[in-house]
Amino acid sequence: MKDMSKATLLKLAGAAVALTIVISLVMVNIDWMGPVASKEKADIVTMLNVTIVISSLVFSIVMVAMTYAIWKFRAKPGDESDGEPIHGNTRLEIGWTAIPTLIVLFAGVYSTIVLNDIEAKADDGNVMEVDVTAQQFAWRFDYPEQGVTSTELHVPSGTQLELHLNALDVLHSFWVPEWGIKRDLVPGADLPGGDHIDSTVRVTPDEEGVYSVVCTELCGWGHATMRAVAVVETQEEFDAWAQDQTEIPGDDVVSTGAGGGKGAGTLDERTLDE
Ligand SMILES: [Cu+2]
Repeated sequence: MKDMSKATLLKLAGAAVALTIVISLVMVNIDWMGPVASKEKADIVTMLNVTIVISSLVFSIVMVAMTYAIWKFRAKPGDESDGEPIHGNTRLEIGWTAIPTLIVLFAGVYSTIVLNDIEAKADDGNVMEVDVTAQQFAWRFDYPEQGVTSTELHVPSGTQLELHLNALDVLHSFWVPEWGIKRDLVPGADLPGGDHIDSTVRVTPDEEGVYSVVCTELCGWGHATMRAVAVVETQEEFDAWAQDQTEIPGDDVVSTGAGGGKGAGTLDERTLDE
């Protein structure tokens, strides 16, 4: 097998780049992630698009090289001889080890930067805490600053939420698709002996509207129905709403679910259809 000429190599590289551009244009223009309604989600969508372009490049190089090899080195009709015995190619092997390593390192560093950005506390200190409690198959939202509780998640637009997530029975997962973030709620997240599973997530909804909190961890028969309303509104609307809500009941009414186990604890005195 003769070495490939420079001109052929350039042509193949050109074909790979052209294919990358075509695939990227199609894939990036598909709205995979749906509407963007939080500060964090924009960064996540950008990262997805960068990943799509890198993946398209790798895919295109493999496809072009494979198509060329199949076409160029195919057996002529009637050729029953064995293929040429070839030994490794050190330069090629170093290349196909180093380049993927660089790509993976880049993706790792970039993801870390984005994750740190979206998990950072808001610079302006405009932060509101909400304690989110999940149980089969309902959500409860406590507002420690306002001292109220609700089965709907209301938040003022543009305020960073610091959601403290807790589950009373089994694993659940908090997701508002338009906000982009998703995090598990772990029963017994504050473990005896000081062990702690990170159960805080930050998100800054910045588009007013009505959304759904969706449980995305298969948590039992009622999993598919485990949704709550999320309302992003103006600060004034939020304040007025908070005034009308029930006070957070004392510890004697709400079980903390300590000890865990299926069915531990009750939500509170209200029924779910209220
Ligand atoms: Cu659930």
